[in-house]
Amino acid sequence: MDLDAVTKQSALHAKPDGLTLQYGTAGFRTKAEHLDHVMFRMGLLAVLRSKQTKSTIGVMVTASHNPEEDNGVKLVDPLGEMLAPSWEDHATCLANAEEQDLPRVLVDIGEKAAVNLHQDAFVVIGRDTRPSSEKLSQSVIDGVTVLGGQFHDYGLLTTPQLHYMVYCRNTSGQYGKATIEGYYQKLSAAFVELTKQASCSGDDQRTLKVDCANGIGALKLREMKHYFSQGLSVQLFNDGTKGKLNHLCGADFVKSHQKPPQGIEMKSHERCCSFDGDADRIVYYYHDADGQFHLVDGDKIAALISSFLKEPLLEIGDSLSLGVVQTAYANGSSTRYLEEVMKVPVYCTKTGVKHLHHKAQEFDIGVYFEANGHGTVLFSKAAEMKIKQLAKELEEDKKRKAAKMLENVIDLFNQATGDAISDMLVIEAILALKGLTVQQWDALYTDLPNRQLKVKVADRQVISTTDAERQAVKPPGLQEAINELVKKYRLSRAFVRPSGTEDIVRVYAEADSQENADSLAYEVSLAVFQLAGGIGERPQPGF
Ligand code: NG1
Ligand code: ZN
Repeated sequence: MDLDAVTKQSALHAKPDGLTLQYGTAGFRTKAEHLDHVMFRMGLLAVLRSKQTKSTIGVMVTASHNPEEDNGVKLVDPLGEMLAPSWEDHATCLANAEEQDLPRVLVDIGEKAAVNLHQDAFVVIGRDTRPSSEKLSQSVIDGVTVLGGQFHDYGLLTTPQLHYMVYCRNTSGQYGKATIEGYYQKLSAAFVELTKQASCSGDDQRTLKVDCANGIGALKLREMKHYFSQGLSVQLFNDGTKGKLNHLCGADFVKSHQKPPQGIEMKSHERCCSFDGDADRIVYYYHDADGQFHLVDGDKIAALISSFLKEPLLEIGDSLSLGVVQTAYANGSSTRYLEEVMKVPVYCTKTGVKHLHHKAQEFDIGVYFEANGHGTVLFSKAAEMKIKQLAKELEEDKKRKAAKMLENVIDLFNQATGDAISDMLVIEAILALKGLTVQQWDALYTDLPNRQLKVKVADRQVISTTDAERQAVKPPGLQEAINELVKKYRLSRAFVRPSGTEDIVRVYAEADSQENADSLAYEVSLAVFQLAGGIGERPQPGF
């Protein structure tokens, strides 16, 4: 390592004194103006990680659903996964080193992680449409270059597209071609093949309105829609030509406010969906005849997909294990439906897709979704091989068809990470094949009314949790207080946890009516405020 060169370059990306940040559930995230040094340093780190894994590493510049003024960065590991936990610690150390300590910390990481410095390094970079992203991704490139790493800058990409590129490059092209056309072609071909068997076509059932959160999803979907236009026509809204990124639109807005985004015209029973700012989340929704809004979230996506998969799996007669992975935010009704009606095993992990992804890998077929619409379906290599073999060999027509259908499903899901575009195509294919309307899908089960709130506290780390974040073990008395409040309502549940991406505590409550869910959430917020060092205005009732 040419440490003198690093020191010199780093001076051009100097760290503001005293600023400390943490590599959280989604990498580093904060106001864009505080991130230049972090970007440069993540370029350095990506080179070390690439040398250590002897693989291509990805760096994505985005702050997903957060406001336009924010930005963020995360590293993508060789198979498209989130960065390994020990390297998250290295990332935090490196980002927080004061200028003069940077060379030493860099050498330290190299030693601790046993990095062979003579190994070549290759890094791929992508960015979202934020005004700050271009310059920040240039800082990543500066970091990569000063350590002698090679790189390819993909420029504007959705987060899942960058994961896809990394995965393709590290599997010698077996998974797909590591180009944007490769991505479009792979997914579209699988979609068109899958929907060939659908009976209804050509009517308005095959039209979908998409709110793109004024983000990168709009650009990419606009390019891609020609590839699958024979199976689906998408109409784009909030495409970034006028509105502000994630402002009053996008999946996060729709899910948390439980109302439609601005900038989309909805007629009753029309199927609509929203992406978030980097297109890794998707939620669906519609208005009924009375003008009432209905949200079809990640839990219902998981329910639709798992019930769809069960049939062909049964048909091919091979006992491949199917499991669903959720977080504590999953609606209680969804868990009950999956376990009791669908009879599929359901597991709960901590928030953050890396936890869900990890658990899902334990099954032949692992369906994982966060309620906010981030998720995918993973097929183990063994399951994939088995299905591909059956698609070729099976004699009986019906069985072979089932295996072929599963083969297309495997190709259609982005196996590297949750992907709004890929999920959208899977959902659209399932609805078409099953002849289901969005209302019929929504009717699989009825969501329990719920409410999510945020509470500001001086130090959110005073709260620590256990049992996949469903129980607070600290501060003392908080869980007891929550238990007492929950007892007051029917079909109720509540939990609190410190956010991994914002400086707040999140409160979740569900109950038999919206009014009760709202007041339980309010009462729990108040308990957090009082027992966990709330700051600013006390939580108020009403929404
Ligand atoms: P935090 O801020 O830790 O709650 C949020 C989402 C996660 C995940 C990450 C990363 C909720 C309640 N939390 O995490 O599910 O998507 O952002 O983007 O939706
Ligand atoms: Zn996102």
